[in-house]
Amino acid sequence: MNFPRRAALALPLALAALAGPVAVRAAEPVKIGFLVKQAEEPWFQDEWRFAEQAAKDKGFTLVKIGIPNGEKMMAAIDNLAAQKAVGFVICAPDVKLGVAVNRAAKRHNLKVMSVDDQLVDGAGKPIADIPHMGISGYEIGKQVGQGLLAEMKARGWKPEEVGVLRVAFDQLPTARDRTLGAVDALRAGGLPASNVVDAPQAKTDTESAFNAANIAFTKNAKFKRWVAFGLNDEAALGAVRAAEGRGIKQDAMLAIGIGGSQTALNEFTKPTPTAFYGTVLISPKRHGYETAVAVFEWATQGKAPPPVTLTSGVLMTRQNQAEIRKQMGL
Ligand code: FCA
Repeated sequence: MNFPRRAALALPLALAALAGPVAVRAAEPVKIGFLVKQAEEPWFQDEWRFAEQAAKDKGFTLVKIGIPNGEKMMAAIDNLAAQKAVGFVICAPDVKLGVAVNRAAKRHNLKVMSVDDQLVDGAGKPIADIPHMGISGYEIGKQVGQGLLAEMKARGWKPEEVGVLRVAFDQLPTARDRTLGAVDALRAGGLPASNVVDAPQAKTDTESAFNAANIAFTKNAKFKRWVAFGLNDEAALGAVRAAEGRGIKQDAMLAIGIGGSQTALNEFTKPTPTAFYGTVLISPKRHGYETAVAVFEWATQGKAPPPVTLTSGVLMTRQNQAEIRKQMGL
């Protein structure tokens, strides 16, 4: 009499125990991390915004973490694993951390894809099994140089009289590609190689570019007119602010950035034009949305992203900004 009663109680309990974890698992949304090196930079905020859009559209949860250094980066990856995330997109604070990222991802069984800055191994070679989406750095740099040339010509500036300020961050391959593309385009347009002045910045923000440009201007006072560029809008803007501080204004200076996020838009909406002439607008929408979806589909459907995807850009100035942003779906 006792036995069947106990069994009758035990059976539903056993079933519940079996069903429990499954039911819980089904209700928990899939988590994807999105780790960026400079969370305060408008470009990365835009990327996050579009990744959030992807999460909403596809029904996963996005975990956004700023990773300003290697230590925070490693902690963030461990944290994602502890939260049972299935993968992450990353723009690392230093591309040489590639091997560490790959190892941590494998250890935790997380899918990983890089965005913007391609991760490299100890020898500086891109890590082949981490899919990447970035910009076509050299081509976009050439667009910067060509944009500067066109406006120089429109103003009747003589190439030999113009200083070329390259705000440089050569330890980052995409930064080097971008700025060398600009230099090559300017040289092809007749600017002497000896007019190129390198201004190495310590970090990729406006303040570091400002400091680097200041030193370069001091050392090269012989130039009365300048064109300037760097890896992003912040670099170009730092050069513009440093020039202003020395009385080199919009009529004697031209800078073109890369990005097209709020940093550039703020300049364009100022009542008086500054020397920040334009920017090559790139796509935070593609970089944020598509990478997040790619990692989601890779982790949940086994569909691996293409090894490398490079996106293009378009020159945007104060004049055509509204139209161009609309065309790019921003
Ligand atoms: C790099 C730069 C960012 C942005 C991005 C596309 O990560 O540091 O400013 O230009 O590439």
